Amino acid sequence: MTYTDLLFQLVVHLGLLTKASGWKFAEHASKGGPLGELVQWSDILATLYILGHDVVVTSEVEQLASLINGLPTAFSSCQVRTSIPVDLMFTDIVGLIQFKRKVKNGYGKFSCLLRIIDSFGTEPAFNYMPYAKHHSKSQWGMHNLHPQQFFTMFPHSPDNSFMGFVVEQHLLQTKLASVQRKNQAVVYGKALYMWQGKDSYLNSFKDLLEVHGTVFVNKPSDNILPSFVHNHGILKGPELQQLLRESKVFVGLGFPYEGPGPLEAIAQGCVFINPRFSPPHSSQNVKFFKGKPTRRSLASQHPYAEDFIGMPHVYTINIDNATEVRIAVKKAIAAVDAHEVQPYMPYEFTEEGMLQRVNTYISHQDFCTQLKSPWVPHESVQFILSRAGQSCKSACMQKGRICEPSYFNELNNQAVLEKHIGKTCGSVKYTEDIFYPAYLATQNECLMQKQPMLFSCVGERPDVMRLCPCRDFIKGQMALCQRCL
Ligand code: U2F
Repeated sequence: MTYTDLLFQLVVHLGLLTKASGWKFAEHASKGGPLGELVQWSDILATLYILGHDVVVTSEVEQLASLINGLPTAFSSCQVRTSIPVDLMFTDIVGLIQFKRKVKNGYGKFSCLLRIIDSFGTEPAFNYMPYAKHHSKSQWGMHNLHPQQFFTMFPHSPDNSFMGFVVEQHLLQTKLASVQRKNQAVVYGKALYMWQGKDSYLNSFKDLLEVHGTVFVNKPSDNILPSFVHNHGILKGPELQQLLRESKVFVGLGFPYEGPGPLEAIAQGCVFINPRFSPPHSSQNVKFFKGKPTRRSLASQHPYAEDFIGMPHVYTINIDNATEVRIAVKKAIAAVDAHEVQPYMPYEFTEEGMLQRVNTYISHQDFCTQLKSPWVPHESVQFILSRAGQSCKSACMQKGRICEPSYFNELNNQAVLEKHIGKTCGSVKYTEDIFYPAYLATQNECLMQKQPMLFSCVGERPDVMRLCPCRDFIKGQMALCQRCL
């Protein structure tokens, strides 16, 4: 792999760790609180450092304010760092809000340098303020950044960039050979509330294997775990991986959504039992997603595991159907016993994959000057007309490609649209919404986009065929096109 010659001065502001956020991420880290975000931030920091950049980290608002505004510094050991020229700043949405409040002399001049770590993503409809105010208000949205300045935990919407994380493998290859698999399952859920109402599900397969958990229990009287569960409490990384390596099945309870856990288990050779959601979970029907700046809906606890990994590593099933559960668990045990399931890790979640992806982003993504000329090479991109009602995300996927929003500008052109519909537009309308450019066949009308901030891979309207920019990708590294390295 070749690294860039560009070495940058980077600021990383961890909004989630600030006292002002009130989130207490650090305090809850060993008590069953969310760890996914901390895993991702640790990997981002390590990646930026290994790539050779100069990284300054802030985890309190006052430190950030001193750094950016050149006030007397709050950094006891880094006095020289005040008023540094900043090439890029990585933060999260709470950090962005803090930054906007604290930065003097106008936030606008910094905005193109921001890279926002945003687990579940921010769709264009929620990002562009004038539109969001009327159609899609969200406490986390309306920041008016370029949608690709938001970096997600999994490759959710191609409107955003995929940051990801590294699936750790602490165990030494030499030690692995000696690890014996036992007839045991590990249940995915490190807080007690995740287990509530799941007794009959767990009961339905408890006779097939020993059931283990890694659950934080504050005091014995809080413990609601079924008596057959061997609870280890929250384990350290290497211990958890050892437990997974000795097990055959990793059992989803339906929450947490889209965490690193299932990828770690699959990387240790377990089969993941992935609860199917019918109807799918979204901001329309689940409190957790209410107010999140995305309309995405999840058809299972872990859509990435379902869609991008699948069988034999992942069984997506209805966990309320005891017969289906038993069949899946029996099949999973048999597949592991027959060595049909081997440890598996997608390249994009390896150390090398993360370094490659972040290095490419840092070298090429430029939201300050390059918005009109995309860095993704032309040869990697094809324009495709979707079916009526289809989003560009799904139209591209159907052709084995990925929606590439940086090319929307180029295809937002009457002549290009006419070439793809194979006729002359009866009428042409310029309009602002997330579905355009598109063709309304019933009226022979061409609908062009008036507001570039509303170009969207995920927008879909039942009656229009969208014109979509679709690019190729590197197998196992879907964030990057084949000529992007
Ligand atoms: C997700 O966050 P979580 O922290 O709930 O995700 P998990 O998959 O449970 O675990 C994150 C890490 O915790 C580690 C485990 C993972 O790397 O190895 N761990 C551990 O060290 N010891 C243990 O005993 C058990 C786990 C997601 F990532 C967030 O973006 C979401 O906000 C959240 C809610 O949906 O789910």
